[in-house]
Amino acid sequence: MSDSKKPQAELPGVVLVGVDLGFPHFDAELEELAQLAQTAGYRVVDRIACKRRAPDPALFIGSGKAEEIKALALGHGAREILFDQALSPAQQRNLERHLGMPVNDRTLLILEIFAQRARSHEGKLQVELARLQYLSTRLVRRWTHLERQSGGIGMRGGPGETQIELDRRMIGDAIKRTKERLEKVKRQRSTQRRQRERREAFTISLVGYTNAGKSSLFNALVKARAYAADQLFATLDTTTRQLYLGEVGRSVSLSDTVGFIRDLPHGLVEAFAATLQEARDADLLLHVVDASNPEHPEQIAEVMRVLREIGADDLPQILVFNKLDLVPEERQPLQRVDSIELEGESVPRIFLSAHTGAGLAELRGLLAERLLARLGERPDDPEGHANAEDSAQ
Ligand SMILES: Nc1nc2c(ncn2[C@@H]2O[C@H](COP(=O)(O)OP(=O)(O)OP(=O)(O)O)[C@@H](O)[C@H]2O)c(=O)[nH]1
Ligand SMILES: [Mg+2]
Repeated sequence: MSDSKKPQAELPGVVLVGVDLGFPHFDAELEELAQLAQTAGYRVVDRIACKRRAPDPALFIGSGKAEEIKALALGHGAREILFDQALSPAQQRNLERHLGMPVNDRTLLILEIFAQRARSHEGKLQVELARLQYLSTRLVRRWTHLERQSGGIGMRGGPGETQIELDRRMIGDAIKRTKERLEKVKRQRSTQRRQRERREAFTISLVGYTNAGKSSLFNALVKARAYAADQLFATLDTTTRQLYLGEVGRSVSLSDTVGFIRDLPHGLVEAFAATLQEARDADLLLHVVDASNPEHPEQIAEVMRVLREIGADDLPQILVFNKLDLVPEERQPLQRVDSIELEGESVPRIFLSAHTGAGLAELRGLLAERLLARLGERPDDPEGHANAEDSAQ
């Protein structure tokens, strides 16, 4: 993304707004939204949090608060306002009119980041589909603006309405075409996967909240160079490599996947279903957690929710509590490997650091145990599956 290379001062300034509606885990400091904004190439100039019992149907916030935000934004020379919550098309339109500048929400921000990040053909198609779907719900808004501008032409129905119809049809067609193209890529992918499955004994997927350190762990394990960065959604495409486990003398296949985030726009979950499918077909999930993030229990719950949504919640998991090097002395675990209660089940947990390498040997040990158990179940493995040669880096 070119924007991130610009000097800070040149990036468009944004004011963040969070509305506390009394739901648990309201992030008063709007930390995650700020990270999303920075990842998308904005400069956060200020943050405002306010409390409301229920969203105002017209403005989402009260008009007094809107005035306050406006003054703040103008004072800082901000170019845009970003809301942490999803706004309805009407609320967005009203707010833009009231504040005199573009207003966007978390959903659009996530879509924007995905659009900037997508590299593969499939990834681009998935983002395009999600964007079209989002756009189709906002169509009316764009055209009511225009209608008002052109104003009073006096034609029945007005040019705006015909245009909406045309646009709706165009977007509908584009959605259909994109879906068909995605379907084709998906078929190719599943053929590739089937071929891989035939070759491999054991497949492992790294899953977890965005920024937990999945790519860093992937790199540390297979000595690869997947893109790891302190940005949300650094990874969008699945990368798969062979991981050689010397203890067993065999390789397993390890996949790095897209990260999850709370309130992932629904269109995106749907669009990325094919990518997430990779996780669903795994023999084992390494659920990576940023142990240094105070929000990690909520992040685990969110990941579990998405896993349920894609039908991967019943797969065996190992919880990997990463970033051990950032956990303060007094909260360091007594044991590297233990187990934790997760939705009524006891799940093995390992503490490690992808950065320092602490705990990596133990993790390899756990993986070797799993692989041995699998080989024990299937002793008559005629092809010997993946072998030592695959480990060549
Ligand atoms: N201190 C420390 N930082 C880490 C560790 N593992 C990862 N990080 C940092 O955490 C940030 C996110 O790491 P990534 O590996 O990109 O995380 P990810 O889960 O792949 O993130 P997405 O692809 O964005 O979902 C990067 O800045 C890493 O350098 C660790 O063990 N210790
Ligand atoms: Mg990543």
